[in-house]
Amino acid sequence: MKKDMSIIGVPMDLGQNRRGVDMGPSAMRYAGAIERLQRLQYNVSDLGDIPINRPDGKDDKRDGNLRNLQQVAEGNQALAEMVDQEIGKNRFPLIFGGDHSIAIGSLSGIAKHYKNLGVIWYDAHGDLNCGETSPSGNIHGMPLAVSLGIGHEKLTNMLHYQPKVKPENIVIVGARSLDPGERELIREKGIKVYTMHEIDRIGMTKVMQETIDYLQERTDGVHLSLDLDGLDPSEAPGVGTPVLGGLTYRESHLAMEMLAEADILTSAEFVEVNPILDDKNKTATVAVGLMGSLFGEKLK
Ligand code: 6HN
Ligand code: MN
Ligand code: MN
Ligand code: MN
Repeated sequence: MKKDMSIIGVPMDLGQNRRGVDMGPSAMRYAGAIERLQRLQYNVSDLGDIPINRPDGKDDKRDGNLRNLQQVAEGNQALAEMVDQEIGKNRFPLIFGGDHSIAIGSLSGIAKHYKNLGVIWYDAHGDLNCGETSPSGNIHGMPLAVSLGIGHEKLTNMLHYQPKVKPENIVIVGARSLDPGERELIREKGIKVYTMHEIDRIGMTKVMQETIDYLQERTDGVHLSLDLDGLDPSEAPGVGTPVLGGLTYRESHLAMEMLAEADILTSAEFVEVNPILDDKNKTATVAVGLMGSLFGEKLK
């Protein structure tokens, strides 16, 4: 793993409709993220937060069932440019969300630098909706589809190229809430998914070993997109769209440790931490604990 790391906060709450997730970056900093990474000998530069414009108060789903499209696109554009620039300086981008719509910007900035970017989508959801299939109109349920080139062109064509990611380079881990259109897309594109059913059957060790082997042989870089709602709400309650029956803190630590050992990651993001819905910053603390393992605490 690169030793020079850039932290980018994205106080985005417009990809869904529960306020408070814009405070996710502060909550993770407050939980000691920067100090934790510095202790692991990373040369950390905290670039602060990307400015997010507020909506203009007009009908927020005026663009084809996409809530706050304009502001979500603008924030992601700024993020994409910053991520692109940091990778250009040979630094590891670590992004703090914000709702999951920010993966649109991160993947736009990252994928430019790889021929075959791999993505691990650690999430209760598939985030594979588009305007036509979304039950909510919330863009945080769409970023993975956008990365495949499916969705509104303001999002899919960010930084003027698409698609960002190939379906065979994606692995979803922890899924347990998929909408009908998402299931169809998974089938159609042959996306690799480990649902909670498979994780319960074969165990996290095998799931992560298979994921690592699979991505190692076909990709030239791997991005981890970790949505805290992948974990069970009993351990990560501060999220906007909790789903029962999730991954435990221990399983998640194991997954992070295995990724650290395999040393395949080239970028990462932690999203959907909402301190307003949380219990004494528990979810941000969990996120920072997972970062510790992901960035090598157990290897020292
Ligand atoms: N997330 N599938 C639902 C939707 O509205 O599209 C939920 C999406 C949740 C998205 O947690 O990042
Ligand atoms: Mn998500
Ligand atoms: Mn989710
Ligand atoms: Mn969904």
